[in-house]
Amino acid sequence: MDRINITETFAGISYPGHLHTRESLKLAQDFQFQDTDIVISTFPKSGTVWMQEILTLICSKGDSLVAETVPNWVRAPWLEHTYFRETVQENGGLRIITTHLPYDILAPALKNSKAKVIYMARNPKDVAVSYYHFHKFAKFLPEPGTFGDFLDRFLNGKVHYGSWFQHVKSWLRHQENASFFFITYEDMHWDLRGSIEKLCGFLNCSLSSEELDSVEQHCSFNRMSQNSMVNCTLISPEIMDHSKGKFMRKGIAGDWKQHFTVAQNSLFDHIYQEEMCHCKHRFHTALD
Ligand code: PPS
Repeated sequence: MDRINITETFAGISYPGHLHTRESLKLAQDFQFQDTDIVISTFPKSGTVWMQEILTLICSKGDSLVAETVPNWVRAPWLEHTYFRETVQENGGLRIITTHLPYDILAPALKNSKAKVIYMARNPKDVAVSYYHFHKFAKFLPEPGTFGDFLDRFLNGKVHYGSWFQHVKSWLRHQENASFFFITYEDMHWDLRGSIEKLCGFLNCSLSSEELDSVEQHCSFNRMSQNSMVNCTLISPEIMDHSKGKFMRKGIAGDWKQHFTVAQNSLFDHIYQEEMCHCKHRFHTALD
């Protein structure tokens, strides 16, 4: 398949060449956002597709037609992917745009716009576990090796999309900005309804209680696991080996406890403290 084994490096970070070229990354950096754009930013495996589904459903007031008939990468395309320019609407309507890029790459473009940014983060231990399993079946990512090997690379920022720590810190520095909304995977996991309501408030979308019920139902893990528009089953086996894993894998908080040894956990905590000690947001509850 196209560029399946290629790695693209941009601003010191590596990206899968199957989805990115130097040109697509440069175009992302220079993109002109519209003030009505909604931007989802995440480090991979932090609940990106879940947020795409929720925003799709909020924008349709709970009507599931779009969510069930249009693939997520069409209705909320990734800004830095090669297909972005041919997919994104240019007509000034409401757009949901997704990105895994760190803030610094997008800073000039975002500073000149009033686009609303939703930054979603997840407990990094669960991100590492989810990312490890994804590497086993996504053929555009390198072989992960053992979980221990992968975790070392994750902690050193040597995985595709770079360091989780730098990514989170780069975005959270702008948390006070009025057009910025920060939410975690765990917030959504523990209080989905409340999280949807907060998102509606941020987006100035008023939904009735029945409409909120519908959003909540359609973005549940079970429902999304059955929805081929989001569960990656439309992606060809040459790109994802579906016999080796599922995109909608477990959808829980705390799965890291089934994967980490005591030594891996204590090294992780040590590096976490060093990296995140000046960060305002504490992922404490998610880490214990
Ligand atoms: S990607 O490849 O970066 O776009 O992946 P991303 O969407 O960020 O993250 C995938 C993980 O999110 C889980 N997921 C959900 N969890 C709970 N509820 C819902 N509705 C939901 N939808 C997606 C998905 O299962 C992946 O996590 P793991 O831990 O691997 O199960």
